[in-house]
Amino acid sequence: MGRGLVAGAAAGVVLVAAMAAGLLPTGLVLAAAVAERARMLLPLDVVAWLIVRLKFAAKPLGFWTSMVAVVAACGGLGAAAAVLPGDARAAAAAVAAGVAAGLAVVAAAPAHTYLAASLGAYGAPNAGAEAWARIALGIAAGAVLVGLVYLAGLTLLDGARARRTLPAGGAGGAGVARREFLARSVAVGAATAGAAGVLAWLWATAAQAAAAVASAFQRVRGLPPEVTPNDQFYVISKNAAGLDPRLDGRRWRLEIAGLVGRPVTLTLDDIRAMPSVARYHTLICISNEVGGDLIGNAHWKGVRLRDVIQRAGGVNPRAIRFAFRSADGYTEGIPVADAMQPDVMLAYEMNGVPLPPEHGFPLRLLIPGLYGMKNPKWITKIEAVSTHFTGYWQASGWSDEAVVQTASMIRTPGDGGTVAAGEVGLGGVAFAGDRGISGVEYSTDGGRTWKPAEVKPALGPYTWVLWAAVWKPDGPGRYTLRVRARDGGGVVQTAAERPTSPDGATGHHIIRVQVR
Ligand SMILES: Nc1nc2c(c(=O)[nH]1)N[C@H]1C(S)=C(S)[C@@H](COP(=O)(O)O)O[C@H]1N2
Ligand SMILES: [Mo]
Repeated sequence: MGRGLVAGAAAGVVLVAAMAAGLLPTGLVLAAAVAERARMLLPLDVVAWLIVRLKFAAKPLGFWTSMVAVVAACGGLGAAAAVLPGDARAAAAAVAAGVAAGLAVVAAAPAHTYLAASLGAYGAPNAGAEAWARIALGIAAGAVLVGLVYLAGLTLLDGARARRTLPAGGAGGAGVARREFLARSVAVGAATAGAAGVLAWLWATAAQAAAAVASAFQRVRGLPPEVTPNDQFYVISKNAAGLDPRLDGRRWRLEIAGLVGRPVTLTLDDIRAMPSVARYHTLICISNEVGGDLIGNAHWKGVRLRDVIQRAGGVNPRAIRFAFRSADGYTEGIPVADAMQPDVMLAYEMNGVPLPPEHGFPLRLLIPGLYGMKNPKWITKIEAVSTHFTGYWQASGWSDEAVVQTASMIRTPGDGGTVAAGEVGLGGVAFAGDRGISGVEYSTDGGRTWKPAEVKPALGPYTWVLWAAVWKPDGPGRYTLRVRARDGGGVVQTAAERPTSPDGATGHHIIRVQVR
């Protein structure tokens, strides 16, 4: 039993390594699916709490915890297989059970939502037959790999023991081990052939299904642009109308002060001369109501905040936060550990032009995963401090963490609209900050049943996604439509309705339509 545990765990380690290295056909999707299934065992409140506490660390931590669980499960399976009569039969049974369990996971995924969406990572949303084949092949290859490594491990351990117990006739023990290994390999081969048959059948069925559907994105009208033009991008500031700062880029200075190596003052030219970074990034205001439109996605260019801090000789270990000060008196406090993440950007361009005045010219912060208020505009000073410095909105009780809640919106049809019977195009956006979106579902019966929508692959790790679906109403009448998203970890958007204050609104976006 001990040797089974060791050999099984070793097989688990090899499996995880193969997935991480992308050697299995569906490596990462498979790993993500395992992580997601594991996370679903936790109550939603616990997950939400963890996400807020761990922030950047939540995703990798969740992922690797699941991978440790995979190793443990393989170890357990190995130990169990070793006590059954005949290691060979037991191992073959373990492999077959692994394949069956893998296929069961795929089949049990409600209408293949999350897997199809995860496959956006391969470029084609809802890739159909190819997607299913990749998943099934990945599962089978993983199971066979586990089985073979397990058997090899057992053989090695047995060979070592034989050499120890038979000091003179060690060769005989090794021969037995070799025959055993052969017998075991034949058993594994048989199990693999069986699995291959199931796969061929799956492939054929999936191919048929895929041929029947054309992408909803070609048919749904009225979706918002994936990249929001600057003049349509929402504008929020604490300042009364017309009182936003209008700064002169030549006279503007950025001061880096406080607990840094050597305080410096930089000009806009200094900053533009530094190595730049650029990416798509979505902003959402914490005051956005469920279904609201205080959300936009743009392409930004700027410099890494941490590079700018390096220009000031780095941060003193006594500092716990950066205090941001802006030309309008706005303030924000960001933990040093979060601020030093490589993807935290000081942006000076938005959609190819210098930051428009209302969006923070000449320099604003972009921090993944946090609500708009944590992204100060018109920055003039960044000070490293040893106190828990909080920002402007925290004084009135708004969240200091401000981690984006998973949100999804219906943009078409409009609430209260009338649509023609037949095929109705539905669509909108979904966003979960740095967690990403793995799937979107809609309901036309008050949330009793949900159908998967198509999801466009995100433009980047910190952007919203567009979703679309073609709905065939049963007949004329009044319908209530709702939408919900799953974040990148597979956590489903909560239906619990909470107001915007203090942590950002939650609940499903619900609209009513009349079908003629
Ligand atoms: N200096 C300054 N920065 C600010 C604010 C502000 O009032 N002053 N408002 C914040 C809020 S609440 C949001 S939602 C975002 C909005 O950014 P946008 O206007 O570019 O969409 O800016 C943030 N940065
Ligand atoms: Mo905001």
